[in-house]
Amino acid sequence: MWRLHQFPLCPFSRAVRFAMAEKGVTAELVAAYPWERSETLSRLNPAIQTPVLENGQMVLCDSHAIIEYFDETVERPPLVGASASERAEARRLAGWFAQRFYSEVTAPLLAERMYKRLVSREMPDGIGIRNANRAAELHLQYVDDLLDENRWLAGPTFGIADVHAAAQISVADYLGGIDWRGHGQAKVWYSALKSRPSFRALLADRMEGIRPPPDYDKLDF
Ligand SMILES: N[C@@H](CCC(=O)N[C@@H](CS)C(=O)NCC(=O)O)C(=O)O
Repeated sequence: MWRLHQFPLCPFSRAVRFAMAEKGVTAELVAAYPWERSETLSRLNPAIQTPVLENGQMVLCDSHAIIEYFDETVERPPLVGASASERAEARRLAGWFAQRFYSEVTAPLLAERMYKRLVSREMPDGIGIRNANRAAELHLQYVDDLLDENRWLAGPTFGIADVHAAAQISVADYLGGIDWRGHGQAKVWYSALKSRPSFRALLADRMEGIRPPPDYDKLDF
């Protein structure tokens, strides 16, 4: 049995959960909070980061490595694209959302709206939140632009770009950082993801002490 060490608002863990559910692979969830620097997480992952997936014999760290592991070992549905050029684009966009979106949007929102509230007990910085919201707006515009060209973010089929983008956006949305107004294309795409059973399970999850906005898990938002 796989065990996934994660916490509900970790976007990288969400990406792994989403991809594993698409592949029909189950895992027991084990709560792990990197800022606690627990002995278990430090032993499993030298980076002391979530997600970590292990089954007693094998330890897998890093959302990209974990998702590609399942893409190589579980045939259907393929998540990385059929041709070399499709795979290159899928990996570029997966990296874009996991690095750019995370550093400009998700990480500042997590710092202001989760970490300061639950851990350091400080007041959030309004400027930091506003900057993250502005960056989210530009990223949603980019999603609209990508969807002008393709049905899914990286091409004709659903894959890792959609998984990583949806995982990051869902955490930003949970933390009140997403304004869908004016982003019709992105909204239709996200709505299609929201109706997938593999993603719905993620949206049902709650971080203790932080409530999402009312429309966060609604299909009609
Ligand atoms: N490249 C890693 C990034 C994982 C990551 O940054 N996780 C965050 C939680 S969402 C973390 O553990 N942060 C603590 C730290 O970096 O010290 C992945 O894709 O899994």
